[in-house]
Amino acid sequence: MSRLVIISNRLPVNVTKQDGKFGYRDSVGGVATGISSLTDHGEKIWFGWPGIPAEALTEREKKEASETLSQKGCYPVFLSTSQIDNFYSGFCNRTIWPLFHYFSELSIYDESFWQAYKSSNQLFCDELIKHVSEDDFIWVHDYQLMLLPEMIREKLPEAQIGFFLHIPFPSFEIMRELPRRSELLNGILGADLIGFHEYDYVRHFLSSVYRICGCEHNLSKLQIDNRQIRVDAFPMGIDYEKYASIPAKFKNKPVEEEKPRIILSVDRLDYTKGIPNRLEAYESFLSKYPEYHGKVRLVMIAVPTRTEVEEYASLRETIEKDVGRINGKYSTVDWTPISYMFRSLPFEELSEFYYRGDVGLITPLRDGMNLVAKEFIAAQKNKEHQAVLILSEMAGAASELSESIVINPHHKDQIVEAIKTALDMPQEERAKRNKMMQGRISRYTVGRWATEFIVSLKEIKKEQGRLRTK
Ligand code: GDG
Repeated sequence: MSRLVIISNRLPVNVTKQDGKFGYRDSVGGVATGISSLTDHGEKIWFGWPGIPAEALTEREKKEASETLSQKGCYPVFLSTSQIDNFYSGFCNRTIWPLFHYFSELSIYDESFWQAYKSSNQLFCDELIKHVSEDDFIWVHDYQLMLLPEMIREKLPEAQIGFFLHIPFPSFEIMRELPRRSELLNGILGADLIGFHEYDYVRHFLSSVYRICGCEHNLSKLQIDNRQIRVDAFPMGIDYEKYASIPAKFKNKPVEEEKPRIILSVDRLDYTKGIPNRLEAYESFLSKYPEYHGKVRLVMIAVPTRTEVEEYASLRETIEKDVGRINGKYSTVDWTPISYMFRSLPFEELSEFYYRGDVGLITPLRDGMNLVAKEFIAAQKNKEHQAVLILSEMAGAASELSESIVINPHHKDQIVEAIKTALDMPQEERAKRNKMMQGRISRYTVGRWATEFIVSLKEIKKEQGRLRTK
């Protein structure tokens, strides 16, 4: 019986070691939730880095951790400190991440980063090959593992391989800047099914494949040697019920009317998320509309991420200076315009903010999808006071959330007016808009996303079988 094999940079279980004792912490993200809802696709196993440097464990301890993890269907790929620095913090987060989000001026190309990227992808491949067969369905995730499909194909030529990119795929004009562009494209082309969040990313990918590798396509199909490859959009959704059930939990905790209304912002502290632009627009709003002083509060949750990369540390400084300046300028004895949190909140606390928020302010400069936007809308389900979402057109989610107030994150005055419009919007209008968006995101959940990807992968296998027997 074929199995479903997931490979992502991180396992959904984190291994920690303290005073010689192991801890195993589940980190159930969107992908894990989607995968767990796939009930009729056979046994599922997962490969990834368990979050602890290889040097922190002896050979015996690695064996022990591997045995425990395998009981949860997880197979660890142990990365060394140097691989974490050069592969993950290096090529992944200092070369690919900025470039694919159109921050080409921040993208550094370093030969040692590239070598580490290749050897780390090879390590994932070697580990995988020990456990899988050509009957299994293999699903590779994201920009950390773009060489992996081709590496697996070399070892298992008949395997059914899918690849999904969670971040934007940039236009050819950006992609051509990357020194190892053709190696990366050929790596991805080892897959039979290649998925992106949005059709624009599909288009950019096909154009790069044509102009860099010379492969022509027919709509969403490519032919390489005798193998047919399908490239398509699979917009990722959320676990709708998990967020739509939030209001019921807080029913007995009514929002106090006289409190300032909350403008909510939630993201990892990343330069792609447009946090300084957001602060600048909020400051401008306070200056232009003083009648809102004391009546609104920006709650900014900035989750620590990639703190070892220099740009993230300097961005944090910029943000904290901006927050300090705005609070210093406008605070009064009983009002602080911004509540800033630099930490990750437990789900229950985040839920309360989704519930209490009056306006969701999400202004990324580029974002593959942005799940926070979908979660915020789901969390308005059956709520008495409906919130309004202000969303950047640069987020993949904007095409499914077109009833939000869609803004250009580079246009400060437009954001200022959007905040005013959102705060003044009649309740009936808010409810109408949210209902339409809820309809869409409740149908296209993360479970459906995973199912459609796997079903498409299986269809390709059948089709290829037919081609071979002709
Ligand atoms: C990448 C792409 C794409 C956030 N703060 C807290 C918290 N979160 C949770 C949210 C949401 C997730 O983290 C963030 O997902 P996003 O999609 O918004 O953004 P990225 O992390 O950049 O994700 C993105 C995604 O991959 C999926 O393909 O949409 O474009 O960049 O689920 O709820 N969770 C808790 N505390 C927090 O403080 N518990």
